[in-house]
Amino acid sequence: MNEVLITTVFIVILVSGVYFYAGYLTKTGKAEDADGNLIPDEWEEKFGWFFSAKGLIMFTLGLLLGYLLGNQFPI
Ligand SMILES: [Ca+2]
Repeated sequence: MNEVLITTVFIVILVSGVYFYAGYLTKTGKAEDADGNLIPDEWEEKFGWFFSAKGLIMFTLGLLLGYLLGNQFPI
C-alpha cells in the first residue's frame, strides 16, 4: 500500500512539473506559443491530449491521492 502511495505522489509531482514547465517555457519565451495558451506548440502537436485532459487528470490524481492518504493516515 505504501508503494502505491509513493508512486502516486511521484506521478503527481511529475505531472504537475510538466504543466508547470510548459507554463515556464512559454511565459519566458523559451518555447514557441503562437496561440498563447501557455503550452509549447511543439508539445501540443504530440501531447495535446495530455493538456486538454489537464482538469480530468489533476482531478483523478487528487482523488486518488486523497483516498490513499486517508487510508494511510486514518483519523
Ligand atoms: Ca500553444
